[in-house]
Amino acid sequence: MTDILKLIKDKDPVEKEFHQAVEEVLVSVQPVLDRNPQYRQEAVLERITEPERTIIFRVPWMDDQGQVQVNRGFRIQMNSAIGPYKGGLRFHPSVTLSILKFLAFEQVFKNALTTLAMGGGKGGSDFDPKGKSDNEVMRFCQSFMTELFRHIGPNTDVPAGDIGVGAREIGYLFGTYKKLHNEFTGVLTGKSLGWGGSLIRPEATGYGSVYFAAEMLATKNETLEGKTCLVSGAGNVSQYTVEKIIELGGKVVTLSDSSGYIYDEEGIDSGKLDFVKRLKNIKRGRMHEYIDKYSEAVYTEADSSLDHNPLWDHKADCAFPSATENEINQKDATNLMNNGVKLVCEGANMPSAPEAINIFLDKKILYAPGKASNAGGVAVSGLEMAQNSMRLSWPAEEVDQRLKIIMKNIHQTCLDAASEYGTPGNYMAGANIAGFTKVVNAMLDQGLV
Ligand code: NDP
Ligand code: 2IT
Repeated sequence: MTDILKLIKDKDPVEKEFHQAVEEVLVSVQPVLDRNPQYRQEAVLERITEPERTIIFRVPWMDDQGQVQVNRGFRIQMNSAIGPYKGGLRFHPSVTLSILKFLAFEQVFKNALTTLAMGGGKGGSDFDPKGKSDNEVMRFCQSFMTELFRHIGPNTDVPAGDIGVGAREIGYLFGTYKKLHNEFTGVLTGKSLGWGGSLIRPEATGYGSVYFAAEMLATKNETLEGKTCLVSGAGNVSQYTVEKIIELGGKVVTLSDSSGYIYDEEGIDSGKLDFVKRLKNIKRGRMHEYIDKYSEAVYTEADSSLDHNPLWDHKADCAFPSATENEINQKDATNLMNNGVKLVCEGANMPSAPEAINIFLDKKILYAPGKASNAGGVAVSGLEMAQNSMRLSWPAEEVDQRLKIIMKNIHQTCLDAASEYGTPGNYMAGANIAGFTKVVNAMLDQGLV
């Protein structure tokens, strides 16, 4: 195990996030490797940690002042053992090859857990949509797709949204793909409803995360009713996490963006949530505007000189980190424990640093790793692909029901795999083991791939 990690670190020394994601999986699957020596003989670790294909390209576009701008575009086609590459596109200035490789690696196992036929991939750009006009975003998306289109397709690679990529960006990307290929096809998911999108896709990641949390609580004969919850982020995942928590009787007291967070002790009710949706999705405003409307809340500006994030330092029962990677460090995890948090359900990808995860596992709280708990988004993307193939669209209740069943099954799969390999109740180990085993067995069936 350590030899392969060393190999990866030596080969790509700067890819810290990728190393972090790989190490977590390698540690979890050690008992599987011990029980199945052929996996090492067949070099599955060397294979599974090397992307099948990495595409890096120039994205030139013109801003509203007529100035040429150049960004870098990426698509990591990580693994296609169980289906076409599938995974989101992220537009954010922090995007690097390391970030996208970690996301693509996680996506492989996440997609396997959904039980749908989807391989894993991820892509994006260091382009920052924040502060750009719609026209600038459109010109960027058109340029991005002018290269990406030759590498993707409904049976090859099906991108979707992630940070900074929502319905608006998917629309511009789809329009360009359609024009270049002269083909109306389900090549992207997260499309708008009028032209091939699926009902419940916008809600799916957040709802799925809360369904997973409810499943975890049910193992302790508990529910979300009356529980106080901390949610980070204020984007797609966070908004629908809040919506479902409210529906199930919980109280959400925080939301954030990269500039700061709000604490609303009275709870964010559905009226306040509607305000946040309008603020973020239509006005594209900032979280501090919340206190202009709701003066009972407190806004705290982000302060990178602090060794912790004060959002995680409030009395609560549950935490739903739903913004970005490594947003909970060791100190934050300690603060969560000291404040009574008994459940951490990851809406974001890899939001908890390894030291934080160790604290959750030591304290034996209910801890759900993102690749299990946020799989509802890509699962409904898989259902969108199925509907596109059949040229049908299912009613919201049907998609939601399927989502619920998928999340329930993922929860059970994690518990079963964890128990089988001697770590009962460890959802992280269970998710990694179950995802890994499925993908690796498919690879071995297909020969030297
Ligand atoms: P959005 O772009 O809709 O929202 C992201 C939110 O997180 C914003 O509030 C943003 O604040 C904040 N944020 C982003 N980057 C940072 C950062 N570096 N530091 C602090 N805050 C940050 O993205 P999503 O809601 O779609 O994604 C959130 C997380 O969920 C990501 O980890 C993503 O990979 C994961 N995810 C998303 C899925 C989906 O279907 N969309 C599916 C599964 C996982 P600001 O506006 O200031 O940038
Ligand atoms: O991280 C993720 O699972 C996503 N951003 C959603 C991917 C998808 O293909 O729907």
